[in-house]
Amino acid sequence: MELTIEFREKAFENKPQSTENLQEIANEIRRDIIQSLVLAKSGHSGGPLGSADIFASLYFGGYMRYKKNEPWWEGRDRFVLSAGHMAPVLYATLANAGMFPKEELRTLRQFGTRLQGHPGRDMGLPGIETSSGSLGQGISIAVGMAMADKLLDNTDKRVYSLTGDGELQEGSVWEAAMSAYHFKLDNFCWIIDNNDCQIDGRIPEVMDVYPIVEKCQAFGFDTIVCDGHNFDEINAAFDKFLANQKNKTGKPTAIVAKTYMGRGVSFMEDNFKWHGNPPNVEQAITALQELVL
Ligand SMILES: Cc1ncc(C[n+]2csc(CCOP(=O)(O)OP(=O)(O)O)c2C)c(N)n1
Repeated sequence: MELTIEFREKAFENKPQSTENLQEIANEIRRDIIQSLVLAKSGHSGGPLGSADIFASLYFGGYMRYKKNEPWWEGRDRFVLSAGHMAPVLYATLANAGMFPKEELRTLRQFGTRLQGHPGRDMGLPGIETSSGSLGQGISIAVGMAMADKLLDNTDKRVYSLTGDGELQEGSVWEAAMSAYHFKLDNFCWIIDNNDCQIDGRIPEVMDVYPIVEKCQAFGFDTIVCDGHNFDEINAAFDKFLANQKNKTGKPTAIVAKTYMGRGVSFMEDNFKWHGNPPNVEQAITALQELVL
């Protein structure tokens, strides 16, 4: 059987929508992740696939405010992918949001393109607010953005940042968290992709960061646990963040999303060996067959 790559231009909207619609969007994001990775012949599969449902809800459920035809619109909310190695899911999401032509997903990790292995702000790709990939730094930058928006500019803009759970082993993550609480950043939402896997093992075996929920609470966050593959739960978590901001609680929000690495592709699911590998052609064919809705 031959591998057919097809980046399908879709017209997904960004508004509160049904679980079925979000599932379709997440499925499309997963297909695009697989397609871009098999072409790139390198890159990370596990984290991107595992977080696709969170991205579908965030960018297409009406939580991130952006304008696809005016990507640098002053009033936009911002998202910082602190776990920069998960770039394929961000690129696939932004392309499906209409920020750039989906065909550009073919250029993942090619020399000189805008879709480098980790997000690079200087590449000028719409939706990439900062460079990231050195774990622990993205969330610190995001907290700085939230401080500027709230304390200096007095806007209602929101800042979201996603870290991995292995990333929590970086001390600077907790300095950022401490600052978010100290500066009462209720416009800041920290999403933790809690797949219990990292580059070469399960989290407790490499460096135990649990209990994550209690740590976030202790750092002053309104902490919500959700099933990161259940749209009702993901949406409810984002709704709570929006309510916290609206009610001016003065507390940042943390969403601990329980996910499975490699979600949606049976032979990758919950297997840390897929942290940093792309599928080969045969594996991509199987994956794309599984991702037919
Ligand atoms: C400061 C720093 N140290 C090490 C790395 C190499 N590295 C990239 S991803 C990763 C594991 C991260 O685990 P996790 O946050 O759980 O992401 P997941 O495996 O779920 O994708 C490591 C150690 C890095 N990018 N930055």
